[in-house]
Amino acid sequence: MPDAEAQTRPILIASNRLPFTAHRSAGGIEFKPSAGGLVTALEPVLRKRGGTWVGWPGLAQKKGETLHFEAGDDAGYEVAPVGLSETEVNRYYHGFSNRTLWPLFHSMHERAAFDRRDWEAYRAVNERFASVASGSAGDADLVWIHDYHLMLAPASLRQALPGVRIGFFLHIPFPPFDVFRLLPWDREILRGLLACDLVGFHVAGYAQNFLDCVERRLGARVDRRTQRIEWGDRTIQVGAFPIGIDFDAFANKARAAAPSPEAGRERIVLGVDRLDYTKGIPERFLGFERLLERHPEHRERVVLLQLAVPSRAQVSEYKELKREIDELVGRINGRFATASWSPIRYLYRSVPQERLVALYRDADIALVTPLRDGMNLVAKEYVACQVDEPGVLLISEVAGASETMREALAVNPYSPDETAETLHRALTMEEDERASRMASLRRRERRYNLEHWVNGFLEAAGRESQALALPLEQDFETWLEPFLARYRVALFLDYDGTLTPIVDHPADATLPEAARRGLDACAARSDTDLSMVSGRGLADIRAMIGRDDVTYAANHGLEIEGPGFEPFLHEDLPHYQARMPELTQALSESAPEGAWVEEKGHTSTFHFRQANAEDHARAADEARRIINGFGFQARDAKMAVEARPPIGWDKGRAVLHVLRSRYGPSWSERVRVVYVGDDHTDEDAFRLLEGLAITFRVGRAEEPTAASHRLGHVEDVHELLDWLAQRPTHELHES
Ligand code: ADQ
Repeated sequence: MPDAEAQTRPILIASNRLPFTAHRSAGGIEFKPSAGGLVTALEPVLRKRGGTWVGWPGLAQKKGETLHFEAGDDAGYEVAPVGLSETEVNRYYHGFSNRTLWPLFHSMHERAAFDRRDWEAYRAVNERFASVASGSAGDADLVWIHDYHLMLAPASLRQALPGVRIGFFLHIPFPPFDVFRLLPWDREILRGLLACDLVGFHVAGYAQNFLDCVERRLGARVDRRTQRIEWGDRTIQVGAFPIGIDFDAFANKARAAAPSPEAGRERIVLGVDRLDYTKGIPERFLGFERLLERHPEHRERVVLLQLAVPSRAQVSEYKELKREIDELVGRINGRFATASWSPIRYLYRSVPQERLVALYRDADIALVTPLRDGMNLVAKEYVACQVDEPGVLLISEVAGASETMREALAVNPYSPDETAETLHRALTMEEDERASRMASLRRRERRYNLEHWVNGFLEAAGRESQALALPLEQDFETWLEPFLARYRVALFLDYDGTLTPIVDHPADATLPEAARRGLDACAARSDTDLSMVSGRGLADIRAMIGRDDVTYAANHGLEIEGPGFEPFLHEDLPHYQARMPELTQALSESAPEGAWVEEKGHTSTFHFRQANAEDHARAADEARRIINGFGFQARDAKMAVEARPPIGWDKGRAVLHVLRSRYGPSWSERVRVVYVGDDHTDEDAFRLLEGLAITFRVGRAEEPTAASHRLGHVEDVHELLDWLAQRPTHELHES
């Protein structure tokens, strides 16, 4: 779609909280608009384009209570509230979001709690968000999901609306691989995010961390240069979108605000935070104490004014933090205070914006020293409000903001010595230097403001991502070469959907030329053994491949033949084989027009791909009923239902049988196994080979897999075969 048209279509925004706060009244729950940076930025977009905001109203819903929302006449967009029970608020919000993800994503894993019940509530609530979103999406052009509370929602939404565009923005850091993997549900979270078309972070470092995790935990193929991920048959764009603030609004308010009562007497060092352990408030106080110790000339001349907004006050860790801060303030003030001066002024409350901007304007120094922070808006607000005498910004080097705010003085927030010395430097900095640093900071923040951020994200979300180029040789070299070097390779390949594209009729799925070339070249190597593992009958798959030096595990492995070992036929098979003709007959009789039955000797498959779409569900149900009635096992396949003898046997066991028969019980020391398949019948093999082989699942992104890697398309498999055929030869371990 052309960009201009896309920019006028409605969008849907989903975030944990609505831009409205709920209040209880006699008639149920009612809403009042609330303000805030994000709301101020996104509301105009929603007003202009129309759309819906989906979110939790911020109040636990009592049993039987209803949510009433009446948008004002001028709202211009809809609001869809997601109700949460008290238990859900505790488990999804206070629990998994704020006790698990918040500390872990800020690299404070020792504070993170891992509770399965919290996780289950998180999953359930995310599904509810997705279902409200899909019900409200209408003709929305884009669904934009915000933040760590909703990382699974994209997956459920993708299932409900496969064609919708989904963008996601994370407002907190994305941690490095070593930290992220501590989450017991890390893969589910990654899979949730990979249902998006665009995943955005504040800075490039977080995007890199995300790419690392996706590559190492899910085996997805990643193009680091263009920051794209191949996830089955989909492509996901990743990017850094550093958030900005409404610069002019802050600057104008600062110009208009009355002087702060604090201004004038001492020089002000200002701290402004939500009361949160990530913000480094105690560490900041210790740094300030060190300044007073080491540089006594600042005593009675400087005051640290710390504002802290109460936050998550019901969580015990936050109560403890408040106590710790109160004690520290008492101790430091007790140590240095004189009759007319206290070094720290600490206000535990939210202050009105007019007062906040005046303080930002009048403060000589802003001390922004979080122990970790996605971005940090306080640093930007301070800069915007510096409309008079230029002050100095100190910024933690582990806040996202430090990546772009280069003219600020960077500090390691964990080091009181460094904080003290940097503060001293700021307090003694010449005006020239202060002015030139502040002017650059202001120029950048004015340009990269909130509007720039919104537009940048929306524009990227509207752009269609190009699929990755076919895997390059070096992709396989990095994963495969070290694993395979000096070993014999046992290569197991599924046929339909892996070597050949899926077609309407199995007989038409002849081997493409590129696949034949690759197979021939692999078979020609003395260090490579080929096996086909297919749901097809033995004669059929043999005819399709047409080689005698290949092992065939046909009928999902119930029948195996190959060079170097006795043919295998499962001992229970003859019993079921006798019943097969009758079953086939019953299935054929049940088939609606277009559906048909493929008899494969020991198994048979009911295909309904070519029947009318509206008959599919009923035909499949009926086929399953008949198959079960005959004492066979029904397994779903691509637009088909397979009837298999109810024998505890599958592709995984078949692979194990081939490996043991060919290479002996200690096969894993002698050969390296590579398995490629596209279907859920291949999952049995992927699971069994976990940690023992390199396994590839081809195609469909929405299906979870136990495979260690994914490939997008059949053509990628052909590339893999070419690489395997041409890989370097080494002297083998076994000989
Ligand atoms: P927060 O963790 O909430 O945001 P931050 O970006 O600093 O952190 O925003 C805090 C906001 O609260 C600022 O707008 C500030 O003005 C306001 N505030 C703080 N103390 C106040 C007080 N005492 N009175 C009134 N207002 C006060 C999360 C991430 C950040 C990321 C933002 C936006 O943790 O890293 O920058 O989202 O993406």
